[in-house]
Amino acid sequence: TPRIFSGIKPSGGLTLGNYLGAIKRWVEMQEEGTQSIYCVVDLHAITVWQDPADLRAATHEVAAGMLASGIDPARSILFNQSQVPEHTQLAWIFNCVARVGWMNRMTQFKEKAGANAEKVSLGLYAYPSLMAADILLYHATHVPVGEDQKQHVELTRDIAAKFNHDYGVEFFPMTEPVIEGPGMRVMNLRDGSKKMSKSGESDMERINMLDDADTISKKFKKARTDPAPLPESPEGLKDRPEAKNLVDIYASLSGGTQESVIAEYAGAGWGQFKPALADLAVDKLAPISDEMRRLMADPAEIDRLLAVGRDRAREIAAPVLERTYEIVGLVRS
Ligand code: AQP
Repeated sequence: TPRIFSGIKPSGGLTLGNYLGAIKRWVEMQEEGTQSIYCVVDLHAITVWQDPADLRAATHEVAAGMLASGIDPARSILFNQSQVPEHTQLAWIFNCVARVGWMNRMTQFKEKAGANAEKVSLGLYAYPSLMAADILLYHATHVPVGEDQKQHVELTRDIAAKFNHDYGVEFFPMTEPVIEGPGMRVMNLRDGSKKMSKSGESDMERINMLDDADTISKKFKKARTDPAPLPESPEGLKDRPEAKNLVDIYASLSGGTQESVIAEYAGAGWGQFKPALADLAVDKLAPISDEMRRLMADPAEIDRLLAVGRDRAREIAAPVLERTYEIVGLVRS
């Protein structure tokens, strides 16, 4: 049976990108009955500096966002990574399996480190090894990821294959990346060539799940666009990244397609489309953000739910780690 693992870094507040690109789809998969493990990957977040109070708050916010969107802690496993020590324990084994040359090829590291590769944390460099542990600890068969994470899932397969080969076992499965459709990538509102990010420098670039109605309207109103009106057909969105992004967001929020949005708004100006998009976004997000606020008012309740998830996660993870240690020859007494 397929088993899914996926995570979100609590490196800031949740964005519309996290919701449309990840959480919304996860809820659908849960409804389809897929066995799913969702993790607030706090140990990945600290690969770059996080203020401790902000990290704690973001962990609660991300968990609240998943719960408010419909992740059901009774059907899916929802927990934060640092509460299941097997993740870092398996990551160490994988640090000893993975090769330095493999890590050097990771484009996300190169992008994140930039010209500063000597100054970033060792954790940022080893990140894909921890990610492989996150996935393989549960023998996950499928990982829903954005295009940018595909290389890390391929590395996970390389680690699994090398481990199995070196120790002469068939223990870790070959995990398949499930790449989301193109409409699922939400772009930065001020620059359509960059993705919408939690940690982008300006708040105007993104819609936060906790933004109020006025803020959402203001951000869409100020969103960058070219001066031309909406095209008469989806082909007219080609080479218009900002226009395409707003149409895609509308389509995703309304459960429609580029075609259906264009059919309704062909030839409309931004003065007409942007307020309609803002209204739709407020309509769809308000119930989620209201529920997030309600949950976040009681962090002890979120912690209680995370503890339930932690215990269920460890039931799967502990025996897999134990077996791994045995295969490697680490003495257990
Ligand atoms: N803009 C986006 N469009 C579609 N999907 C997105 N995701 C993130 N941004 C977008 C998806 O959300 C899940 C969790 O991502 P993450 O928080 O673990 O890492 P990230 O992709 O690095 O997210 P951010 O917001 O850009 O964080 P920072 O700024 O800290 O690096 C993933 O499934 C991701 O694809």
